[in-house]
Amino acid sequence: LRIENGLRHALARNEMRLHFQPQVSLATRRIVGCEALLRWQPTEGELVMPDRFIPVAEETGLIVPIGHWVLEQACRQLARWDAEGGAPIRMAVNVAVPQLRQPDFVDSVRQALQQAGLAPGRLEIEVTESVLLDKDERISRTLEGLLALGTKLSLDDFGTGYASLSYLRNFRFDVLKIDRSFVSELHRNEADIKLIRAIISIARDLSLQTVAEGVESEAQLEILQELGCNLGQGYHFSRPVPADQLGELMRGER
Ligand code: G
Ligand code: G
Ligand code: MN
Ligand code: NA
Repeated sequence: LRIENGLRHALARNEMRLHFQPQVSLATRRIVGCEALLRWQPTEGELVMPDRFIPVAEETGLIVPIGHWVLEQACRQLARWDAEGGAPIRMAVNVAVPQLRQPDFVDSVRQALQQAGLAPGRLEIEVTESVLLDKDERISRTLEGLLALGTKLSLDDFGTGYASLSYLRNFRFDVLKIDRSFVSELHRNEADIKLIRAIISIARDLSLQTVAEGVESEAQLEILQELGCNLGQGYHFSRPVPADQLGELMRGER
C-alpha cells in the first residue's frame, strides 16, 4: 500500500528516471540499440527497482500513465542522441499487458514518435510471453496496429514462460530476446548451448533477429557469436546507465 500511494504521485513529483542498457552487434561489437529501464527515486527514500513497483503499477492501472511517460521520454532521448550526431540506434521499451488493452495505445505511440520526429522503425516494443497466452482481442488488435504503424515488436524473456513455440506464428515478431537464464551458464553447460542453438535456428526460420540477455563475459560472447546470435546485452558491455553515460559510450565508438 505504501508503494501504491507513492506511485500515484511519482510522475507529478518527477521521481521517475530512465536508464538505458546498450545492445551490441556481436559481429561488429558496436552499439546498435538500447533498452529503456525504469527507475523510481522517491523524494524521500531509496531507489526502488522495477521488480518491486511494476507489479503494483500493473495491478492498479498506474502502469498506463507511467508507461506513457516512459514512451515519451525514451523517444525524446533517442532524438537527442540523433541530434548529437550519433549512429541511428534502436530504442527498446518494455510494455505491460494493461497498456496493450488501451484502445488508444497505438495512437499514443504514434504521437510520441511524431513529437520526437522519429521514424516508427526506430522503436521496438518489448512484450513478454504472457501476452501470447492472453485471449483478449484488444491485445491482438493493438499488436496489429503497432505492426501497421511500423514499430518493431520484440518477445522478451524467451523460453521462461509457458507459451508454446507455435504461438510465435500468430504475431509477426521482429526480435526474440533469449532469457539470461540460458546465457549465464553457457560457457560450462553443453545443454544450454544446445538450447540456444535450437532457439536461434527457430528464430532464423521465422526471420527473427536474436538478442542474448545477460551476457557477462567474453567467453559467453564468443560462443553466442559462433552460434549465430545477432546482438548481445549485459554487464559485459554495460550496466543500465543514465542517458549521458550511454551517450558517452557511443561517442567513444566514433
Ligand atoms: O533493470 P531491471 O531491474 O531493470 O528491470 C527489471 C524488469 O522490470 C525488466 O525485466 C522489465 O521487465 C521491467 N521493466 C523495466 N522497465 C520497465 C518499463 O518501463 N515498463 C515495464 N512494463 N516494465 C519495465
Ligand atoms: O526486461 P528485462 O527483464 O529483460 O530486463 C533486463 C533485466 O536484466 C534488468 O533487470 C537488467 O538490469 C538485468 N540485466 C541486464 N544485464 C544483465 C547481466 O549481464 N546480468 C544480470 N544478472 N542481469 C542483467
Ligand atoms: Mn526487457
Ligand atoms: Na528479459
